[in-house]
Amino acid sequence: MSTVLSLSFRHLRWLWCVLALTTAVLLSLAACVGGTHTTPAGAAPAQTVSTVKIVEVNDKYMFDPTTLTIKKGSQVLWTNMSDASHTVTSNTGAFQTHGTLAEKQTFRFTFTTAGAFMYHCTVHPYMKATIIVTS
Ligand SMILES: [Cu+2]
Repeated sequence: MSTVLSLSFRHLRWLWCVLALTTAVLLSLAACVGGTHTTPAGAAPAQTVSTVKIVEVNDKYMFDPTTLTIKKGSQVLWTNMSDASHTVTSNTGAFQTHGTLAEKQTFRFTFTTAGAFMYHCTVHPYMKATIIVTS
């Protein structure tokens, strides 16, 4: 009788182990859906996101706003609202798009150090703008 009890107990422990492992694997898979790592809801404080639009004004393209001031730790989201392709390229190599942004495409970068970050578009070198990050 005791042998039967201890066997089923071991069986339950084994089953629990398998369930725990399966759950852990499923959770880590869920966190990486679409190839981007996301933080489970509620685990991290909400991040401030500021937007810069790439627009066309009088046949010229520009970053709007040209100068954006944000707090350290904030994210900037660039959206190409024009029908031409552009890049968002840091003058110092701090950040840059992978290739060009086509119409409606976006680029995000989180600024973790204070300072003035000048950037431009390599397709249209006259397109210049600055992100000012305050501590
Ligand atoms: Cu451009």
